[in-house]
Amino acid sequence: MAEFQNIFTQIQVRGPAETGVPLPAGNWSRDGTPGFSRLLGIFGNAQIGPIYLGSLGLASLICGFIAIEIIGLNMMASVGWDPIEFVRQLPWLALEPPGPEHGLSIPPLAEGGWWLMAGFFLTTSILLWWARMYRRAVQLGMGTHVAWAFAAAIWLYLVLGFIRPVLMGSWAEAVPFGIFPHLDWTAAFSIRYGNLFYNPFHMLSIAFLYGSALLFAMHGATILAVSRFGGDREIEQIVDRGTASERGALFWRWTMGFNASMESIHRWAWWFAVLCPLTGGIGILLTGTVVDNWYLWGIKHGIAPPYPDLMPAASDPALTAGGSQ
Ligand code: 07D
Ligand code: 07D
Repeated sequence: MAEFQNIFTQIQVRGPAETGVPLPAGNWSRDGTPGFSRLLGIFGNAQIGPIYLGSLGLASLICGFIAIEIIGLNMMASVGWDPIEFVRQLPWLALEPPGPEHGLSIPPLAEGGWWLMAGFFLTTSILLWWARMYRRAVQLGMGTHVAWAFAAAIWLYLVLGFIRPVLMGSWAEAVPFGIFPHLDWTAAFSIRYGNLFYNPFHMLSIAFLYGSALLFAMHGATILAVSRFGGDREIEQIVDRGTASERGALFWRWTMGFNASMESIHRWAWWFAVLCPLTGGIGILLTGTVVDNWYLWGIKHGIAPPYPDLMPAASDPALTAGGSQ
């Protein structure tokens, strides 16, 4: 008899290809004949495809392709169109936003215009992908939780590259495209605004980042630990009371004094993950607009110590007696 098996067994259950529930009128058809991969079956579901592309998916991919193309060709131009150098230097290459002299105007292509255009297409692509996720969920009769979680990440992305630069009146405030260049921007941003560690929303974002990792580890470990009792069939376990779910819950009540339920653990995970970029976006939005220096802000609010006065106060030599007046 076929019994449910987990990753620790050698058996892989494989049924006939699953095409999924029928979709309402007006939807595209699903593309591709489903195939199977034993290797993928070890990591997840062995079935590959069919894929639903749809008009939003197609439009998103086209915009994403244009954005990557603009970024890639600009990077290619920056190494004199040499493909070897392009590959060698890729992590260091950048497409930078316009300089501060351009404010929020549309600059010439070579002075940030390409950056603006790539940003426009990347943003359109991301927003279209969001709409696709929302629509696919609705068409499947699901909740829209995934789309709203993605929206939290898009919020941080929009704050970094659009909302805050607009409030600051300059595209130069935005993040460059590039692997290491965007890290340099991140470090420079922190220094320019007096050390982001003293930004309480950066603190919150970090707490939710670390919290997400911890919760994910606890949840993943608990489910694996009870998978020998069928605990990995989480959904059934939510509705049927059974030993796996109850053992997992008991374990945490015994070791921690409190336990989540099979349903609430996923709400914990959702909120922790969502609050990471949500609080982060608030922190970035406040930086330079409301607070100019987080270290001085920290001193003012008693969370950062002032540096000790090691040197006597300096006075302007031009104003001392004998100085040229
Ligand atoms: C694992 C899901 C898959 C996603 C992946 C990323 C691209 C970019 C572009 C070649 C967890 C795909 C990458 C599409 C290719 C070109 C031009 C998600 C998973 C595998 N960062 N960041 C990375 C982005 C910002 C920071 C890596 C994007 C902010 C630090 C990757 C954005 C700040 C470090 C990357 C973005 C910031 C990274 C791995 C957008 C503050 C690292 C990402 C659109 C939040 C790490 C070399 C990863 C690294 C890293 C992508 C924004 C800081 C290239 C797309 C401006 C400190 N970032 N990042 O696994 O190794 O994410 O950098 O907002 O140390 Mg970043
Ligand atoms: C970037 C959301 C946008 C991504 C989207 C996805 C594609 C397609 C393609 C899959 C990540 C786009 C998708 C393009 C993908 C394929 C094929 C989410 C993103 C829409 N920090 N810091 C954070 C820590 C310092 C700085 C957050 C730690 C220093 C700045 C996080 C430390 C300085 C910013 C965090 C530390 C500094 C941040 C990011 C330690 C640098 C931000 C949360 C231990 C010297 C960002 C409020 C997130 C933020 C941010 C962690 C140190 C600078 C919690 C652990 C002091 C400028 N930092 N940081 O979810 O929100 O990002 O700050 O030192 O902007 Mg920090």
